[in-house]
Amino acid sequence: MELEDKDLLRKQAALFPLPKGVKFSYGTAGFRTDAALLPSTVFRMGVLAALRSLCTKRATGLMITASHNPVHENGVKLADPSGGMLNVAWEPYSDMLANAPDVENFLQIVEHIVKRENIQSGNAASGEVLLARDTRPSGEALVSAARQGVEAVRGTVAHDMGVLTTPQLHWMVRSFNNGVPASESDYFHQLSDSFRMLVELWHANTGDLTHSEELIVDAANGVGASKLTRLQHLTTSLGLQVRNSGNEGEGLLNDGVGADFVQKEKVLPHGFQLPADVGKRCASIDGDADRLVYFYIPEKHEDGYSGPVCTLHLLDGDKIAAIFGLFIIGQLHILAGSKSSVSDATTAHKAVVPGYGEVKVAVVQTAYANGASTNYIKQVLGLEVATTPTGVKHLHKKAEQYDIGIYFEANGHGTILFNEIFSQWLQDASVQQKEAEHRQAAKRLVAVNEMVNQAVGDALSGILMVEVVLRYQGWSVEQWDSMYKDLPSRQLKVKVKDRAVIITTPDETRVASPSSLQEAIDTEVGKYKGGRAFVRPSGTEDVVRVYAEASSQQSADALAQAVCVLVYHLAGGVGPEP
Ligand code: 16G
Ligand code: MG
Repeated sequence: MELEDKDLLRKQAALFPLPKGVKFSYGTAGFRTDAALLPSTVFRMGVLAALRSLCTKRATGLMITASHNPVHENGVKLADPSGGMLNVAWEPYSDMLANAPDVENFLQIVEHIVKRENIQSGNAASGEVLLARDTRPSGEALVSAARQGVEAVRGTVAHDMGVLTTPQLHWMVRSFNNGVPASESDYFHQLSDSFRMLVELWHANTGDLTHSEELIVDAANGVGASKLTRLQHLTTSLGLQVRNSGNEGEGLLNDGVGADFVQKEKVLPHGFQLPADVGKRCASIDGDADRLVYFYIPEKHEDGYSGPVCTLHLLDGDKIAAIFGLFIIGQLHILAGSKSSVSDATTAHKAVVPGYGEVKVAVVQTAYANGASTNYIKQVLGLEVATTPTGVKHLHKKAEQYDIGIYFEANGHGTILFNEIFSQWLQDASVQQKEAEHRQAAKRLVAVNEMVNQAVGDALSGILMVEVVLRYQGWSVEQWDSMYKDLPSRQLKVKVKDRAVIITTPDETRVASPSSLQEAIDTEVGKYKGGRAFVRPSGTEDVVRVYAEASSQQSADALAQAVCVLVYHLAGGVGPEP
């Protein structure tokens, strides 16, 4: 690095001293903590995003959000030039930079990165970083810190894209680098145009419009609310009512609302009531709109269990993956020349499409996927199921290995990826196929590819896709729910002194160390019919997560509780015994 470059960085970095006594960790998907502690980290991530842009000679992205965490927290995530998460090989740089104790140390790390990645900086260089934030009050000041970080690296500029959802920013980075229109209004038009196209093509397929009452969305009092409203204006046939918009009097961001709350607690979010909302099709998104789950309040509870559970029926990421899989395989079935239609697509097991060959399709899940979903996807849809560790970066990478990769975490992060060769083939097939029915199926898949965010899971495009498939199927939310019945499950968390003492196997289903903990979990699981349980250190919170499944809700609750006690005793629990 030239002297001038260093002087500029030194001067700017001095404005953002490291707070005392804090250790920052990039975690699964970026830094998250109390907003007041973050300016130095965000400045430094601005520097890193700029270096990554200079290194790849393409734009990168920096998002200020703490997703589903409380409003006083904030965070920063980086988007790679592909629009995906930051390349994992660069994650260690984030931790090193964020924790550099003083300016000189910080400069040394920057120099190390510049040298190791062979980065050309200075006047001749040109890097670009797109910045955005969610609705948190601390966001504006943090975007300013990020901008100063980006522009402290000579030769890079920051573009402030304003208040966006996380997936919108990822989409913009991807589009920008692909040289296609990349503004927010381009995003909305791309989504709404392809939604409209899919609705038109549905008429072409089946005739009658039998759908349907409106969808009610709990927007977590976050950024998704205004974005959904905008989408609604462009797609009038999408009947939508937004609740928990974050307006005056509507409550706090992520406080008793949103996808994380609904999925983990399985209770109604604020703003939804009995009996007014019984039977309605509802969805929850999270604070930065990259998670989506659906739910409804059933007329009555069939299982008679009166614990804190079952006040709602949850259709989580697994069930979203299942309905997406059903649609995709249905269209491929048509393309493969079978006479069957979408509704009996479940007989399709392998899609061999004339002119292309076998289309490789898979659903990618994590250990959190409900066992019933995995069985359904494999046995009824006949699709391959691949498994990865928790975290979008892992699922996304795996899904890219297929012609069509549908990936979802149970918590609602997910999307459908189309590989380039196959999407080009689909484009051609949508005009060149001889049979009108085949052209239409290809057109539908082209429209799905356009509509469903290819950069990262996106609650907005996810909603559009679910709504499309429900219309195609002519299904109510209950009918969708009845694709399969979830095995009862329970998720809990335990506080321990140091969660890093728990090391899991790569698939996260077993504890490699301390081995006594796994042995004790095995013994406990053995006591429950259909029991399954695993623990893993959270990548976003200072806790150990516990997951249990069993044949009844009481058993799942009891198993989860028993495993919590084991973690507490064998992995250094703190505070009162769970
Ligand atoms: C983050 C991840 C999500 C993962 C979750 C696990 C992204 C964009 N988000 O929210 O994929 O499921 O962390 O959290 O990668 P945990 O480690 O606290 O359970
Ligand atoms: Mg989120």
